[in-house]
Amino acid sequence: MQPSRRHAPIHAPFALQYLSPAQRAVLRAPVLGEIYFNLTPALATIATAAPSAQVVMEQLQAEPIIEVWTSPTPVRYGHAEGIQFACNEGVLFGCYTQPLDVAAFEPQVSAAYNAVLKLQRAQGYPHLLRLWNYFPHIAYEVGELDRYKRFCRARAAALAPQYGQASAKLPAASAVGSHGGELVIYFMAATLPGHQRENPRQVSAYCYPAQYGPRSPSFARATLTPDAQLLISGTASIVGHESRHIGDVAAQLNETLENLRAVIETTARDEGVGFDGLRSLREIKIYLRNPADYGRVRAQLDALLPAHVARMYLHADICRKELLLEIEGVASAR
Ligand code: 3EB
Repeated sequence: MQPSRRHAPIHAPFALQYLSPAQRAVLRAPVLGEIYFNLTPALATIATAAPSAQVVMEQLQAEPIIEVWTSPTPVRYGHAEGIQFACNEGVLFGCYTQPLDVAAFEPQVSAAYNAVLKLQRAQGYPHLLRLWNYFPHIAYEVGELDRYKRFCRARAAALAPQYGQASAKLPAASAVGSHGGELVIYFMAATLPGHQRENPRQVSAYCYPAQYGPRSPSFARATLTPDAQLLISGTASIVGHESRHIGDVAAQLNETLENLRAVIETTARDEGVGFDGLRSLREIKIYLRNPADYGRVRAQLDALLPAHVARMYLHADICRKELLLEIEGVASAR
């Protein structure tokens, strides 16, 4: 791929905003999609055709916010393959939500991913940039395998025809346990390819050894979009492939921030983007296993991150039982 972004900045085809319900009500930009975490969409929002999803995850910060992906240009809305979608000249945003099929979870996940791939082909957005996956009881075990490992197996099987087994072309992703509700998968795909990024401190997730499940997780640590936004996957206290600092949330947070810093700084170095470490973060979601850790994690992050970094704290279930938190986000140069 050409490093053309060094010379010709491409206009951003999307922006992420964390909005209060009041701010959302007066938003004028076209909406690509919006995600409600334990919030009921206002009637005005439902009346639009924009893709949306509700995720059963409690927000822990004082003011609830809505995750809103906007477009600088008019969007076209549609519905196909069970996916609500919006697209502009650069990106396709889609939401797939369906009641969880507990008895046939893996076929359901495969069908969802096949639907995503089919929609991309039909609409002409061949490059997946970023995916989010939420479902309840992520740690629920049937036989040897918990629901997350089953999810990974089904996702890998569905993506294999397109991406192969352990592909450096896989998009960035998050897969996090909700506390009820539907299987929610939303994604952004683009007409132009992003650059997939890994973390030198971590084994690539798609190369994790078999102890973490029969099929490795199919995701990149981040995707650098053609307009130089860095879409960073869920990031946790993992070094190599092992969880670190069992039982110590403060140390897990520090390790997680080291991982985020490594992804941002190696991307800046290798891709020639003017990131400034953690100061380049714009919006982050902090998933906490234990809501009782909120005060301490917030205090630690407030001391480390500049005030301009927008934060959403969520009470979530994390895929490895020893992980107490996970952080995802978007970084960009000023
Ligand atoms: C990890 O690094 C933590 O399966 O899509 C983070 C981001 C995690 C995405 C996924 C899993 C996923 O392995 C867990």
